Amino acid sequence: MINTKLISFRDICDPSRKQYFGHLTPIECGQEIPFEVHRIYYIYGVDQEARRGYHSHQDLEQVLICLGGSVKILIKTPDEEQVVQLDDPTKGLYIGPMIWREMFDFSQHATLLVLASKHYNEKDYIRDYARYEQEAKQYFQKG
Ligand code: T46
Repeated sequence: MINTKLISFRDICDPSRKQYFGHLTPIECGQEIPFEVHRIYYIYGVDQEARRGYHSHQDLEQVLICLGGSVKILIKTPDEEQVVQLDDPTKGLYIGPMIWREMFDFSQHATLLVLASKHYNEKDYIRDYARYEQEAKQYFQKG
């Protein structure tokens, strides 16, 4: 979908020792992450019935990684929508500007890590869907 993509990270593990040695996944800016990371946050302890998000960003780029458990992400523009299930710590969902997102169906103990291209700025959020639809139509027409 436009302004979004699934990114794969490396999974370093020694199959002969897998049972007790586990996995290591490195992530480097400029390699797997297509922007400089200026902020990191994580979301956890969410009830299964809860639904978060309901907004878009005007300028922010982010990569969402579910480190444990699973969560579904609805990504949406005025023209298309898709639900992506994140349940693998070697996969990240890149979400660029002007994509509406909602996070739902958090499993017990789900932990969603987010790498963001900018510091927190409430002015960058569009939390009203009618405003989002209007501005996104203009944004994607120009693009
Ligand atoms: C997004 C999705 C995936 C801060 O003070 N600093 C921060 O860095 C963030 C992210 C949030 N906050 C405050 C703002 C609100 O008072 O934390 C409160 C909860 O934020 P919000 O309702 O925006 O949370 P979500 O889960 O709906 O959305 C978050 C991010 O805000 C958003 O950028 O893309 O996760």
